[in-house]
Amino acid sequence: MIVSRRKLIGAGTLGGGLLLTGCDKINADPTLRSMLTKAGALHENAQRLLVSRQALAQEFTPAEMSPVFRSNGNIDADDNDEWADLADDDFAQYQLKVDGLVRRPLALPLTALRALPQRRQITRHDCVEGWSAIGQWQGPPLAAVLNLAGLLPAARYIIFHCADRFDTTPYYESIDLIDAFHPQTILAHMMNGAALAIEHGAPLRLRVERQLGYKQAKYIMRIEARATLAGLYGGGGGYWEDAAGYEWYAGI
Ligand SMILES: Nc1nc2c(c(=O)[nH]1)N[C@H]1C(S)=C(S)[C@@H](COP(=O)(O)O)O[C@H]1N2
Ligand SMILES: [Mo]
Repeated sequence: MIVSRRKLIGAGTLGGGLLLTGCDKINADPTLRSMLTKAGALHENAQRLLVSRQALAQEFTPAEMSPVFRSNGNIDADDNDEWADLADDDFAQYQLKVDGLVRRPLALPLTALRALPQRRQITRHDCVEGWSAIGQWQGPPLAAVLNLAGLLPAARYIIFHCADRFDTTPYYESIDLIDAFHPQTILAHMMNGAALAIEHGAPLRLRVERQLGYKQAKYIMRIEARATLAGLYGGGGGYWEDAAGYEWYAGI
């Protein structure tokens, strides 16, 4: 018969349960063991969730780009006089406002956004309504803009205020800081090698590639850092979240 050294020490030399090692104590106590197993599983799941949130979305080759990329939702923001005036002048006077919980509120013209480091990516857009299209997007990482503004410690959400509305309700969207600092989260001013077209959200739209189409805010006028989504429109964190109960986290 094989007797382990540990058993010999525990049982043989001094005999008492008092001298069981830490591991033996855990093994001997079923409640403690099950608690630790559960804590371990919880930690593992949390870890897996985080790792998957940080994973990159698939990128495609130019040959895989969709010949037609349809537009959806609002296809202009003509109801908004400020946006309409800017559009008349090809957005030469446009300035992206960045404010809320930031150290340095900003007003960035397109020339400043173009002068930042750029990321270009060919990704697939998936709309909840059941269509997809592959397109190429270019713009500065949202992280670069947020770092220019300097988030204050209380900031937890980034809100995108859009120029367009449905009836009288403005379109808006929001993401958390995991998505905001994801390397593929960009403020696109170009699509398929040209300036972003009006129907796709000119002059600036969000690409947050791990989420569904309705999170890809078009016609962005202002970016706001907030501690909570409560008190903002319906509190759901986005136009469709408020209007139709769409999920706030629309992961794909
Ligand atoms: N400002 C604004 N952003 C928006 C929408 C909108 O109506 N207004 N529609 C959303 C939806 S449901 C989709 S599928 C995509 C469509 O983007 P596209 O028009 O470039 O295809 O934009 C999203 N972002
Ligand atoms: Mo959509």
